[in-house]
Amino acid sequence: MSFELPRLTYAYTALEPYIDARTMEIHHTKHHGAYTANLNNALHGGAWEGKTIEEILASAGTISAAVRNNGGGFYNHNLYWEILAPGGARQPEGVLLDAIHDAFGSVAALKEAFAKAAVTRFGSGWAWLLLQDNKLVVSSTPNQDNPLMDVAEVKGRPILGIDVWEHAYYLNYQNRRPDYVEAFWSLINWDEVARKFNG
Ligand code: MN3
Repeated sequence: MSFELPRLTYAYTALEPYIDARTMEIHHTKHHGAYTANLNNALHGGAWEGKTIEEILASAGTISAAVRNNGGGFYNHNLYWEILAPGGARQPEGVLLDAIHDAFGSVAALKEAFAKAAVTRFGSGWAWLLLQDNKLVVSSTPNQDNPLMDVAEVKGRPILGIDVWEHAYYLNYQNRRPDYVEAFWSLINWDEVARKFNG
């Protein structure tokens, strides 16, 4: 049993002009593809082979750097493609909206906190909206770490994540990470985020 690179449910052109097709194709086939292959190679024949990705990430502090980095890369990109899937609600609704209001006061305040986490993450990493003890919080992580990891500064279950590695935006935005973060916000499929919130 090994992990498989998921097929996208939409075309590489589907997020244009905000995320260009070339970036999507390289990001999915080369970057996500490499994390997946390298994860399988690192797990092969070892004690963690056959475990779920969640089980593996929960022990990030004790597994090898290769499994931590590639396992994080595998999981994080799966989530990223899912919450960017075209269609779905353009704004949070229902119980998710209530939870956002409880935690942040407004969607605008959440957006501001999320953008700040994404823009101020130094170097490569991710910003997250996650559930921690049934409350929504925003955080960021370096490299391919994520909130499921025992080593994460802020732990919980991620329901929304933005990749702020330069490979996610450089062709279109060069050094303008804030513009990419702003564009990302308008691409979020809130039905997918709600599914993760409820899951
Ligand atoms: Mn990436």
